[in-house]
Amino acid sequence: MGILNVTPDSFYDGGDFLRLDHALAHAEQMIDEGADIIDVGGESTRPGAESVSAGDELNRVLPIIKAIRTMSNVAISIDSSKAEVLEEVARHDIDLINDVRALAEVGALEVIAQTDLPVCLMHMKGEPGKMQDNPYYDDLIEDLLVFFNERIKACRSAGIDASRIILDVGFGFGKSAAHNLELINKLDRFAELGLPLLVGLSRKSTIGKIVDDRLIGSVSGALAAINKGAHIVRVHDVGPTVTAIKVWRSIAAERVID
Ligand code: 8Y4
Repeated sequence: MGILNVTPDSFYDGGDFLRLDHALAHAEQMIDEGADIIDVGGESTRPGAESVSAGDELNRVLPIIKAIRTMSNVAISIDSSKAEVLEEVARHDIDLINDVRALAEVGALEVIAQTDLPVCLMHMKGEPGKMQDNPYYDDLIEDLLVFFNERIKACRSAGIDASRIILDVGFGFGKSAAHNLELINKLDRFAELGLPLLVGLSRKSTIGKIVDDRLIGSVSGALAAINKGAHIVRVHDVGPTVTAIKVWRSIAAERVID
């Protein structure tokens, strides 16, 4: 899964401009490099980022969805949490909802239940802005298992079948570096839930705490996550990640896979 951020470029001409051409070129490059999914995000979840209205978010992501679809059949994922945004993007030709708030926003469960889209439910402790102030868990793995079971149950009660659900431990979302590393090392504990796992560690600060080179660090982390059972890795650097995965898959298959 290649990451495509569509937030305005405030350096351009002093105003806020959405460079559709830049975003599209970036998507095309990631597709050429072997991305199976493009994750389109119009709302920054970085600490300190300003909140975005549903209308602004839609104005950012809808043109990108249409433009990507015109050039490619790649799977399109929409990174959003707002019911209003989810409802509108679901009317377009998209393939996956990626929700860092795990369909907890008002109306989100009901909107997704009306579609047949798969959804990635990510774990986050707290809200962006405060989530990294002293994250604490009594039992990290147990807390996340309880959280996932609760969200899966909420989905099923709303009419979203478990076969549509992907889980994500939310690397960097309300976790210390040690928490993040434990979650990857013990990723197999979440395999017992029987659902596909997505991991996003690309260029995040925990990688930067270990090594200066976040590209090599992120590729190494992605490969470790795959080795522990991740089905999808959300990355900035698609080409280098695909290269590493080809070697991993060839070893697993005991033959050359290109
Ligand atoms: C540099 C660049 C440093 C980006 C940090 C970041 C995840 C996610 C994000 C994730 C899923 C990010 C939307 C944070 N992370 N969705 N989204 N899983 N499913 N930060 O781990 O990339 S945004």
